[in-house]
Amino acid sequence: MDRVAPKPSMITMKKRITHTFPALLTESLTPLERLFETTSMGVPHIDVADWSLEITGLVDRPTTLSFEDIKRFPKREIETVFVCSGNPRKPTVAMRRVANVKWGGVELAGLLDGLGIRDEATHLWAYGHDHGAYAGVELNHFLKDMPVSRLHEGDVLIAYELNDEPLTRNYGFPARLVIPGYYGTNCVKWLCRVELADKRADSLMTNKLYNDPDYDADPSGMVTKPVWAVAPESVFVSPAPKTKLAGGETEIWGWAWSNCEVGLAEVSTDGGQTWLEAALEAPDGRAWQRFSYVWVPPRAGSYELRCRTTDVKGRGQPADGARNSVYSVKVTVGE
Ligand SMILES: Nc1nc2c(c(=O)[nH]1)N[C@H]1C(S)=C(S)[C@@H](COP(=O)(O)O)O[C@H]1N2
Ligand SMILES: [Mo]
Repeated sequence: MDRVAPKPSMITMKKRITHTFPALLTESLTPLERLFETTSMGVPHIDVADWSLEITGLVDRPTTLSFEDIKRFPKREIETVFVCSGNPRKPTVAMRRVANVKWGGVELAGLLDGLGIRDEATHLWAYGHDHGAYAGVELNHFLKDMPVSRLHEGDVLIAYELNDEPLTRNYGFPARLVIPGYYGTNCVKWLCRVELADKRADSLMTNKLYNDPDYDADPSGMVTKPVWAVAPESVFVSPAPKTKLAGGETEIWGWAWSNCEVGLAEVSTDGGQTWLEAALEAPDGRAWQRFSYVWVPPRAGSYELRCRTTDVKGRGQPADGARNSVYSVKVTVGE
């Protein structure tokens, strides 16, 4: 893949992955100091005065927008769960890098309106300014793609704010793509170019890594599907792993989410043998939903607590072997 935008120097050429333990996700809106970061190749140096967003490919009127141009469009704010799909080379391992944040930016569909997207445009390619080596492969850009049809929901953003603050450097300054309900990896930071195309992008981050076997389409696992929409998942905030509970009544609670609303959250206090329906907060768009259960441990001893959710489309969580497999914590209850 060729370089398509002026090559910025890199502030760091280091991969940086930070993580917040679910037990620390006590607030409904995750404060930035508790937001995970996944930077695959390093952070590019960008001067906002020189920054621009190129819109090109299968459009009748390609254009280039400055940061000022982008800011002139109406600002849209969206609170949504934001979740990393995990290590792309270990797609069946659950990493629990998750947050719930508020993005501010402009609707991409609105920016594209009037540019004349051609009928044959099926995919939108999003290029980041960052470059470098990943998994031994030299990349000129971090590049992802998405179906053009996803734009019709009107909530795909070119975001320049995060939790009411301008995007900071590591989170994609000055602007990034945000696709609510898609895994974080698709939300390209340091965005420099959007390209309309009639096929998937050919790059390590699009059609090589980040593709799962699609067992529904083909039981042998030979057919794959891109890691786009978030799968149902839930975590406990409380109790934290290894907590020593005093006994008596205790509220066990956490967050549940999916690409759509979730309709059911359940907890198990016996390692998954029996399940109990938890109280579940009403949905609000794609924000995560709080679930809780008042537990009275029957006796002192060790317990394995598990939680699982089912979304309104009827999809649940696998017991193990998946990025969204059931979460569990071990606790002890005293006399
Ligand atoms: N340009 C660019 N965009 C990127 C990445 C990256 O390395 N470069 N990492 C992706 C991954 S894997 C995730 S999970 C999210 C993480 O966003 P955050 O670092 O703002 O939390 O950004 C995505 N967008
Ligand atoms: Mo990620």
